[in-house]
Amino acid sequence: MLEKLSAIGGQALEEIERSSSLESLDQIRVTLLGKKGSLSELLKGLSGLSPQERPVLGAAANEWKKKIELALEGRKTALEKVLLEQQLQREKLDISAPARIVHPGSLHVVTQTVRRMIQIFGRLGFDVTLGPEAETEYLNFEAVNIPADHPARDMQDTFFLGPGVVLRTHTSGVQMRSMLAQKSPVRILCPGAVYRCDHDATHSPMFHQLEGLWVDRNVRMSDLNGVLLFWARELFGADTQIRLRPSYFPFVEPGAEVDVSCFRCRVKRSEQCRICKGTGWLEILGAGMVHPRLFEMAGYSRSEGLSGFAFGLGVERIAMLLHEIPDLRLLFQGDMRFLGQF
Ligand code: FA5
Repeated sequence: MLEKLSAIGGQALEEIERSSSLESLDQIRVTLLGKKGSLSELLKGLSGLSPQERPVLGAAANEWKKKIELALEGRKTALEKVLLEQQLQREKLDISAPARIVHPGSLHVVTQTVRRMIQIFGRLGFDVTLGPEAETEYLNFEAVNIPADHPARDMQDTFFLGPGVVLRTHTSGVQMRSMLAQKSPVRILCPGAVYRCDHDATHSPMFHQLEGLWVDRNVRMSDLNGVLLFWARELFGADTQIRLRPSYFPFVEPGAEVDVSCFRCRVKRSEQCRICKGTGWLEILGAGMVHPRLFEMAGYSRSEGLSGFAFGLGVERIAMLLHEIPDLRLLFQGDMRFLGQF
């Protein structure tokens, strides 16, 4: 039995020395020292020995067990060291390698421009309200006084989504939505994307508008003028002037095209001015007093003595002016070299 013991022990030490992975080492441990391992089985056989033989063999078996355990531990440490070194080699840090560039996110220049304007109008008490981009033909057109046969429909080439549903061509439909949803006073701003069949350096099929509507008793054209002057001076500079030229929009009467003085050449009409091209003025938005027909459609009674004004502007146009962007299409091409500048 002593011979058998030293044969098992000797072979075990050799196998331990030869093992090349932690898994095979563990396998050896199980086959020797596990519950049904060869050394454990041998130790179980001790009980069958004579009282004289038992202590001798027991001592020898424990001796081998200790040796084997020590050898397993030693080999395990050595293998772990090798594995660690291999891992360190694999994951070697090259501290001289160029750093990976992280592009921090930022708001798109159109979003920045909308938010800046909302903040300015917000100081005058306007609240933001949103409307759907897929709008009923009724709210986009009829409800703002553009019936089916109205020539103004041709001014905004429309994308139809299905019978009676369009991609809104302007944010003016929200005027009626707001008046139907709340009684006066109404003082709302509606920012959002609008869609028209348009595509060139100054026109995009998708662009953004900001609509304003103020309805209350005794709202006058001079209030419109004052609100827009405040906004223009906050946005373009304290000495900015505005002028209102008569214009036509079916949902306002009277209607006006609003110009702001050129913030670059300050109405000096410099021939070289790239912003106003020597005119001294920049055409910037449409506005006017809410057409009485809209009040009727919203169910407001004449006896309430209500009046109001509305305005609508193109956000991209403002962003282009403020940042001297020559081509509107640059805003939507997703080129980080361009967008990262803002
Ligand atoms: C309107 O859309 C009116 N609803 C504005 C309005 C509201 C007038 C309330 C009166 C009262 P207009 O079609 O002019 O108006 O468009 C307004 C602005 O949108 C224009 O001044 C222009 O800056 C911008 N715009 C129009 N078409 C495009 C386009 N395809 N791409 C980019 N901007 C555009």
